[in-house]
Amino acid sequence: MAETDTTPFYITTAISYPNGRPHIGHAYEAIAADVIARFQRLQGRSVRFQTGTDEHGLKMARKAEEQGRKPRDLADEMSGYFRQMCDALNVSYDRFIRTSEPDHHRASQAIWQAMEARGDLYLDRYEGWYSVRDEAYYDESELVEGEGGEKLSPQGTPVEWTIEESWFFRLSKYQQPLLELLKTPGFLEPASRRNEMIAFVEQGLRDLSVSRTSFDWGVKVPGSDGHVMYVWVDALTNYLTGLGYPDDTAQMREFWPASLHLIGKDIVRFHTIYWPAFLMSADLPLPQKVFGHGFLLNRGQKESKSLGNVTDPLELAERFGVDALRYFLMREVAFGQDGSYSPEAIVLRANAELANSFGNLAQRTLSMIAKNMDGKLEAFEQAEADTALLATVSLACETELPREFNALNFSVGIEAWMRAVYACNQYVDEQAPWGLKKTDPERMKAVLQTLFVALRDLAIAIQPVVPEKAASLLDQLGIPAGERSFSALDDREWFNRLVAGGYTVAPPTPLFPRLELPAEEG
Ligand code: ME8
Repeated sequence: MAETDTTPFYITTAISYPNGRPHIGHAYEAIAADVIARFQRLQGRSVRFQTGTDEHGLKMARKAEEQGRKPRDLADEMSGYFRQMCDALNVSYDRFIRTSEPDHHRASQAIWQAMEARGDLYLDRYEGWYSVRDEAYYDESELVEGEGGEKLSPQGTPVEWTIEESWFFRLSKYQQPLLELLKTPGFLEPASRRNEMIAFVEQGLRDLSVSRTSFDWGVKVPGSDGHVMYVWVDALTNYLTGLGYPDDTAQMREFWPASLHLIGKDIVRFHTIYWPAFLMSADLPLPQKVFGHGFLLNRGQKESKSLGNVTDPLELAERFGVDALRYFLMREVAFGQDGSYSPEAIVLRANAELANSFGNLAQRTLSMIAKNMDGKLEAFEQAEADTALLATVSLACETELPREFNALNFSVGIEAWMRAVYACNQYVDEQAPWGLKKTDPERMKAVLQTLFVALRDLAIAIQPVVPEKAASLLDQLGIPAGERSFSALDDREWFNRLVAGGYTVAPPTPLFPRLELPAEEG
């Protein structure tokens, strides 16, 4: 097993625009970040995990205006849905930040003042294109033509010509250090996103407009009446706010720089160019890694209100189960690439792997132990087939899954775990313990207990992905709460302790019900 890394781990998601309710992409990112946070905790690291909502800016102000309400009122309502979504999906955040909170205004003003003190801010006039949907400035050369000949951003969103007095940040000054940073192995992943960012920097960076005067829903620029910060300046600063910046807090010392900013591929520019430049200017250490995950598509299509295919992630969770949804998303999509989902695909995957393979294995094993052994465990001699099976399971749980999860290759890690589940099911079929009850009861006990041992390792390893179901199985196996980390996989005495303690296996409660599709969708 790899040496244990105990360095603190700070992971963040993007903070979402609460201009509407959360969609499946938001759920995907929150779940992926949660899997990473739980995995690192189980590896013994001190983890801090932050998510939240990005509440300022023109997009929020306009949406509120459309609805005839105050931006704060819209943010309060919608932010509540994002938090509810995280709670319902078992997302184990330490802080759910809202950028309208007072400590965030203070942190944003502090980083502003640090950039100003560095001589990196100056007042000028901005004239150029702005996309409210992306909250982004674009150069004329980046624009594309829409179907009706109108100008669109490279993301396909409308742009408007904007002229106003604005503070500028000397982004151009950071071109060289940014290029070096982008070329640093591991900083931006997947590596396929690197070239685009390098090309963007190499073509020359223009100074960035960082304040707005045409609306006031934002963080006030210190000492500059009428200016609010460009929403991305304050949004990115949320990662520092949550640790107590600008104060010299214990959390700042332990968790900054962030270990991983997990974001979607559409906002890589903000996180790997603007954000590091702000941090360099404020003389703060740079995040260790930015990972731009892919987009989740509904049957291959982008969800949109006009197509009427927007899915409420909580409905999916209610219908299929939180853990089945989590499992599907991490298993189905190669992390970093785009992926597609549909109710059928969720049902197929969950039934084949969770209900019929893993769940069924647990169900068969525990009910046979309860019935044929009165639930009593006892010391047993391993035959060759038992040792071989347990070696396969250990390899998957102790080595392969952790190696792949450390590299953020979730689907590959889960696949290795699933192979071990299949090996267990094959072993049950070959050993046919039900037939041994009369002919060789000792052998039956060894077989069932080998499976019991395998189940415990499998349950420990899959906890980050299906936390509730794995915990339920570990409870049924009698594994104490303090013995469920990856390092416990190394412990060869746990079974003897259970035997010595006289643990009795009760008839199991099913873990994963078989899912059914309503006829019209099947
Ligand atoms: O971009 N599939 O907020 P946001 C997967 N406030 N991920 C998706 C997705 C999809 N279909 N659609 C969006 C913002 N995302 C800013 C972030 S961070 C300082 C500020 C991802 O609500 C998207 O890539 O538009 C982003 O990482 C996150 O969801 C929030 O998107």
